Amino acid sequence: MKHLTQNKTVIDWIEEKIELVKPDEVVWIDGSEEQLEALRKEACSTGELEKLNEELLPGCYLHRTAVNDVARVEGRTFICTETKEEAGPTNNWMAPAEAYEMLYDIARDSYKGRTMYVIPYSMGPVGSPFSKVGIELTDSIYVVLNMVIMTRTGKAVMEALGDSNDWVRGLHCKCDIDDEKRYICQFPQDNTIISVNSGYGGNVLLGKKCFALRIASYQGWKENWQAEHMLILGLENPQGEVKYICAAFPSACGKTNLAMLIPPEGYKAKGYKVWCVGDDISWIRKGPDGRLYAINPENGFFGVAPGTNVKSNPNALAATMKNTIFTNVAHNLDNNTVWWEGLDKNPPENAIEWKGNPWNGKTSEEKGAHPNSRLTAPAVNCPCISPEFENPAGVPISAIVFGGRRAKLAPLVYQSRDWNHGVFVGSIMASETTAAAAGAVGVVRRDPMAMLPFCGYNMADYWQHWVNIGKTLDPEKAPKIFNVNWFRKDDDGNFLWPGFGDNLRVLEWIIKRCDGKVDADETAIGYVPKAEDINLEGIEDEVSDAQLKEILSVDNSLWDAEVAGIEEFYAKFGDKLPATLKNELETLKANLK
Ligand code: GTP
Ligand code: SPV
Ligand code: MN
Repeated sequence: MKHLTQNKTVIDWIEEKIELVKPDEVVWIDGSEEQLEALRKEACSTGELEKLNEELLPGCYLHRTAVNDVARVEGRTFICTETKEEAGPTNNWMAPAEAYEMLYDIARDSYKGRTMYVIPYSMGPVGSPFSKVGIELTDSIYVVLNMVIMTRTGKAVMEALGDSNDWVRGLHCKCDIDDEKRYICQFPQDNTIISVNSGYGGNVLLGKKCFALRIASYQGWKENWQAEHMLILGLENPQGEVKYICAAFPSACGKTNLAMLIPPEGYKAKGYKVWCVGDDISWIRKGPDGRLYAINPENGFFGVAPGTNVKSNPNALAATMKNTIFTNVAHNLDNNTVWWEGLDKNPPENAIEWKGNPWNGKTSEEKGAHPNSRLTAPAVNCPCISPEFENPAGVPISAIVFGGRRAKLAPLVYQSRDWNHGVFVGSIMASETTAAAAGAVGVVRRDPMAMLPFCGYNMADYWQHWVNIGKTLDPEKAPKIFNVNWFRKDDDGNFLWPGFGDNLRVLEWIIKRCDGKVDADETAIGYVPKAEDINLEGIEDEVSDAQLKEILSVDNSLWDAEVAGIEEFYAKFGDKLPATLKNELETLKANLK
């Protein structure tokens, strides 16, 4: 077999893995269109993919995962560091030697009768100082075709790597999709990822959560940068100035939607525009001018399908009109297209639901698409993709925004008093769980910086890293830190804020705060807008002044109860809890008195 590189560290590792899994054949993914087209055809011939209507959805395919394999499995995801303390109390931990042995036993001979695809990929534009190389071995064409959309793949990546040993090893084995033997293991000290018995996105597209967050967060800690579960957007004002915002929300809590926001009519008329740099992951480091810069290490979107429609997110929808892979949505047999809950009010009658059974959307009680069904679309397809998307130096960040799903408690928006208080605000995030991970939905849990499932080391060290980064920044140049909540509900369970495009009204306030152009009320938790400073023009019928005041209100008695929850969570970290956070918590308690 001919390797696509002379790099001995790469060749040795691949040869060793070939010996372990015993493929019939080994194929390097070189990035050529002929090779990809042949793989698409092969996947269609085995039923792994179905080709959709070439007129309506050119280059698009449908895939169904196994019914027991539809989301990330946090309970079976491990951080394998030398000591348990390095992984910390919020991660599952296994000793590396034990994990390797167990995983190799599962992987052994598992490629017999199958092909090994070797995917060289770059997270970040090839050659950017931010970027890092990975190699994923997989026995799934679906994984190859998704990785080709989600990352930069092929020959150029191996050329950029040269003979360096700084690359991330990834081994994926589908095995039998046995959920009792499913493991997603990260070895941050070895730059290694092993994923077995799954075929679902977040578990198997190893460049994404496994590398770009779990391994990269660890690398960032050692190399003085940050990997975060954050979108990046550019907000252009009528004068043509663009300010960049990074925002961390937990899975399925609105990052893709915010990153591709279309301004409400009044704003559009004035000339406001939102540019999408990224919708899920940011790699952040200090630039030569002392400001923080971010890149999106990905090259596509692995977005939530349900709820995506012409009104909620026309840009995401437009991005899926060609060269897109749809996973676990309903298949409309009348015109060979796809459908999901919330696409429109006209579900197909003659369809196949996500599990593969005949389905009539007009009469069935069952869902057509899985709640965590996804679309994999190339970033270049997005009508509002930022002109800075490929900028190897990244974009300068003016504001960092944290947020989650909280029916009560958290106000629509508030600003931290300074960087350290902002780190505290991120550390106490909590959100209702969603279908993005296997398990119960709608349960409030702590999810610091939206990184609970993605931090590759001890969360207390991660928080200290945030504090340390702040120490290196001139406060004038440091991003201002905010918290938002689009999900406040009334007692009948209705959302109190319209969300989506109207979230621009909140971004406008955030940017004005960064520019020192608007006042605020100081509360126990931080700075909250004066009601008159949130522009309701055009939505007066939807949001009354009283309603706005309600969602901006801070209820100290509810926050007292929250403090108890924070203390309980912090206690898990014992002596490792950064003193800065302990002090911030004491300040909050004093403020609430
Ligand atoms: P991951 O890809 O899992 O990391 O998720 P994400 O954070 O990108 O979430 P996404 O934008 O796909 O949104 C997930 C769900 O939240 C969808 O069902 C949206 O309809 C819903 N959503 C997004 N923004 C808003 C909002 O402003 N208000 C309300 N009520 N729902 C929203
Ligand atoms: C998430 O769950 O946060 C996602 C989707 O972005 S996955 O790639 O499955 O992790
Ligand atoms: Mn995500």
